[in-house]
Amino acid sequence: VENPYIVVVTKESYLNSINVLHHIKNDGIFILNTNKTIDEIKESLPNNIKKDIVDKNLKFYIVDANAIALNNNIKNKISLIMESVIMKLSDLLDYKLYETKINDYLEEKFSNKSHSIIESNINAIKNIKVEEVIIIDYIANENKYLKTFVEMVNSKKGDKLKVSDFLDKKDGIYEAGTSAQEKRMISDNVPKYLKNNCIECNQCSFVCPHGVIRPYMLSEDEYNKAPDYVQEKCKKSIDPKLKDRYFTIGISIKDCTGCGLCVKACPGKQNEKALVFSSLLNELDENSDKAFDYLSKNIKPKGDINLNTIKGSQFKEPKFAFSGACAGCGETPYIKLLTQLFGDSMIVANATGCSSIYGGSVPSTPYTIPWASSLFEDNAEFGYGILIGNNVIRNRVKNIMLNSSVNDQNKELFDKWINNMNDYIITKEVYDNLDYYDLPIELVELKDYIPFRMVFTIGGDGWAYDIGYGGIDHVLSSNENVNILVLDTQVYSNTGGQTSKSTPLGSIAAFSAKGKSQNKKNLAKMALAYPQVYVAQVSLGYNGTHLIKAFNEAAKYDGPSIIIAYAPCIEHGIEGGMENSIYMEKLATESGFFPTFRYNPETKVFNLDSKNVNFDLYEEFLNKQNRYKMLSKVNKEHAEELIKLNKENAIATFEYYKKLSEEI
Ligand SMILES: Cc1ncc(C[n+]2csc(CCOP(=O)(O)OP(=O)(O)O)c2C)c(N)n1
Ligand code: SF4
Ligand code: SF4
Ligand code: SF4
Repeated sequence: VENPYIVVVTKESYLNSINVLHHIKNDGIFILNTNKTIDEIKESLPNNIKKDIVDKNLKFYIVDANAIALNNNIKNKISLIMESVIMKLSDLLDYKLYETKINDYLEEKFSNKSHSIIESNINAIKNIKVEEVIIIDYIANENKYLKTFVEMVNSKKGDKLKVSDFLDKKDGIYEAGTSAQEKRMISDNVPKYLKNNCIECNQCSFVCPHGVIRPYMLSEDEYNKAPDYVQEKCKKSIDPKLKDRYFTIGISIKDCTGCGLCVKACPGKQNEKALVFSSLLNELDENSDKAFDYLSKNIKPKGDINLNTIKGSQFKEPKFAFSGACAGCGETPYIKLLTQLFGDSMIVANATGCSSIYGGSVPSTPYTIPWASSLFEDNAEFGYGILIGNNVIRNRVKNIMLNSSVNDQNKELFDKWINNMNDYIITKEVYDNLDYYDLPIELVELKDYIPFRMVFTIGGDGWAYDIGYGGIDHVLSSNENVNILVLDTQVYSNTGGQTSKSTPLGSIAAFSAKGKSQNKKNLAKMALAYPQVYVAQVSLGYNGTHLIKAFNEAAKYDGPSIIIAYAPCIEHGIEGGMENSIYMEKLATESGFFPTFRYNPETKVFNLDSKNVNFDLYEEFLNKQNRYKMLSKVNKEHAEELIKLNKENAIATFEYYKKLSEEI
């Protein structure tokens, strides 16, 4: 559609970045979903939007679809409401006819769901209130230039970029960390920090999938130097060992997706939460960005805090933040934590899947460490290739060092490097202190390879269990130091939830509309068949400490490692939505659905981290997800049997791990 007659905008924040009315027809209709009043919208509407409304003689209407959805128990489900508004305001269809037809449509669409969902949707449509806004003027001659490549693409003006704008990108290398520039403001509700209720546990930051909420511990000096708008958010630390420190939580509210995980996880003090939801509009003020920016630029983690704990790890800056993953995504907290633990000492090779899409929606990149994506089917080989390439070049660096005559300072640093080639801290120190004027030119050209970097190969279960399994097997059979992280959503999430070999028996997924009829593949068991492979299964919401241990052990182990991480996804249809994703991780392991363990070939110890599982919770866990709940409706005949077999498989698998933990 090049010249639409109707433009519907479902998120007000789009108005600031996209010229939504640029191509609309004269006398057309513009519909905006907003919680603002007519007066407020007249005040806040960007000038270019006002100009188009006036110049093109548009009819402009507002509707608060989110409030209508909330009041009618279909929280955040606004598409049907917006479609109905279009029907109301256009002459596409007689509205009375539409109202009667929509009932039939809803009955059919939600035939698998409870009748209350149909009623809620019908009530929502009945309660639609649309208001017309009259805009009569705008500021003439206002000229706004978009400065950067990223701004141009994000504001849908990529077609205006010239070939010469791409010259520095011709090898596919893009600026890192650009998602931080987006400030998408996609959530109307964001967390507000109530410092007096805070017990400094850092759980909020640990669970945030988007790197939006972060803790900071300020020294007395840092506190004294901080501007008022930062100081007023700080409180004296309650940690008796850190009495001279000040603690605060920074929130980049414009990047918040409103997933609710932080608010849910916050224990607060005496049942009073330290995070509560507040409207974005209330929280936005001239200092809302400044405080977060100040804290992230100026306050660094302190050496006397153990950074390898849940609490300590959160003081480290994530090198993966503000991605475009779904609100509450179960995959991203794992990647975020990985980058907090290892930061600049890692390189990511990414399989195609959700993680490559939110990981590299060029020009939006959430990573600030080296990251590359090849294909769906070859990521293990891709990561392996990066490692082998790195090793070859680093051996060349070693040979140059061994055969060059340099000054005493460099000679000493060369010796240090040669003896500690695979230690990031020491090799980085060498990199920082070399006298580059004294080095042979071929070594200067290879200087990026002086710091040691480990390779993490990341992807989903579709990649690891199915399409890329041959490569995974090949890499695991080697003795090379490749680390594999499988984000196990148990379906092909990115393409709409298709069945993978990780999908459990009885689970509903695309291509398994009546519940999967085959057993789930046990990838961990297959990896355990190789004696030299580090293997772990982890679940962030069950036990973050075990997860940190697994990441550290895999990174330290000088051989192949594979970590399979349970990751809830929107495709699971979790009761209450993705704000329960962390809770579902906990229940998955507690109920025996997803046992967690770590096997380390160095010690030959198999640690069954989830020792005391309670299979009585199994049905409760399954029934909190539509992928199982719907089975009795779509496959009445076999539902009971499938669920029974599913549980029997889980019990047998757990018994197998239990035996291993007793034997090895
Ligand atoms: C060879 C090939 N087949 C199919 C696709 C399409 N495709 C892209 S992502 C994806 C699913 C990825 O699923 P998974 O590996 O489980 O990752 P998730 O999206 O769940 O994170 C598919 C089928 C592709 N890119 N390449
Ligand atoms: S609501 Fe979600 S995205 Fe926003 S800060 Fe909390 S956890 Fe992060
Ligand atoms: S989860 Fe709550 S109590 Fe814990 S650090 Fe965050 S705000 Fe404070
Ligand atoms: S589809 Fe699932 S895995 Fe993909 S971003 Fe959304 S929640 Fe995450």
